[in-house]
Amino acid sequence: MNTFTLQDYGFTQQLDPLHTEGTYARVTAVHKQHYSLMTDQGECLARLKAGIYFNNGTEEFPTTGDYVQIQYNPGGDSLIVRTLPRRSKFSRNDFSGHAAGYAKTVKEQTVAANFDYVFIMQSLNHDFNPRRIERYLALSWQSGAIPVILLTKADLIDDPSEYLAKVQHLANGAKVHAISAKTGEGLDRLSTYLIRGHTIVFLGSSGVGKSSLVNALAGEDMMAVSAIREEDSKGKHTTTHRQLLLLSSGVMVIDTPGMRELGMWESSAGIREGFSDVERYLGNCKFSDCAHTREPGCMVRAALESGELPQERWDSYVALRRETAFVENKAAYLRNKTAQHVALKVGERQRQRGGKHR
Ligand SMILES: Nc1nc2c(ncn2[C@@H]2O[C@H](COP(=O)(O)OP(=O)(O)OP(=O)(O)O)[C@@H](O)[C@H]2O)c(=O)[nH]1
Ligand SMILES: [Mg+2]
Repeated sequence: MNTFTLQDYGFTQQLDPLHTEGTYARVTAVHKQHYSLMTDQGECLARLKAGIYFNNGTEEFPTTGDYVQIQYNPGGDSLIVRTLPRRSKFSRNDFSGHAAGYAKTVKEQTVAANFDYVFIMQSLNHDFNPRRIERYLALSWQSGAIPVILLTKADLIDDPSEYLAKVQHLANGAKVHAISAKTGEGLDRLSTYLIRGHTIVFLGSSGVGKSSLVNALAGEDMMAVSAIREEDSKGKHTTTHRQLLLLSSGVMVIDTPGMRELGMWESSAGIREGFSDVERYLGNCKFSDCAHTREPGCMVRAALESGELPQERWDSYVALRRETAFVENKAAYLRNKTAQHVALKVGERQRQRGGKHR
């Protein structure tokens, strides 16, 4: 018997700016055709109401963590009729047009919503990659939530302090902790983030120990875990879909599969925030259009030469900026192409109809 209420899942009436009457729910998982929801009536399965979501509707497709309004059906599938505004989200470019269901244009696809913290996880073995942490940080700042970096499997090395120092340099203010789900080392430091009613999303490559941390925090095996490959320490993609879980402490966790798929969808604000230590050198060069390559009076080059600005930090910044610009251009290019294609089809149909009437 389920004794949880939607309030336990973080719902308050303030989340609905329209203050409508109705039944609300939180999306705990997204399947091919169905959504798993938690409501005051307990868990239920739901589908999207077609007239609202598919016929040129403007309603955003729900994702894991979303609060939605539903038409509750105790005898079968409920219907989702509205997606409530999100306070934070992760998005990616949906170039395929399949992932969002039926949308055929390039659009933003939201993959997790309404979380307070992002645990960026990387293990202290061969997976350790500072560049990937910078990338996740930019995405996390962009999401609207607070990133926290966790270096996992601390039991595998004698002293994590060297890694902690390295990551603190690029964290630009985000907190960094070394933990072990196996021995429990460092888990007490996470209590600051484990607040009843709050939601935390776990990000990181397959095998870093996301589901193991869920289980360690839950004190029970809620998620399946499997060994990484011996040869290259890569994970086996054990978690296959994003899943929101309520722990007995009242904290919610969104466990995710290794999010290889997260692209740099519109992350300029996140890059600005994650790289404010780099961006403070911009705008002070002699020439306002300085490309920071060979121009005289370039403050960026001066900071690089004096060592004040680490070269790898600058390189990461430039690479991520370039990638964002590329992603945005690609989206614009595909949008444009789709628009041209649609215009052609419309023209074709009009010509065919015109032909028949003649
Ligand atoms: N030594 C050690 N091993 C750990 C720790 N945490 C997780 N592992 C192991 O790492 C492997 C992968 O752990 P998972 O929790 O399945 O990793 P995941 O990030 O959920 O992986 P995906 O679901 O594939 O994305 C398992 O063999 C775990 O036992 C840890 O703190 N120390
Ligand atoms: Mg997992």
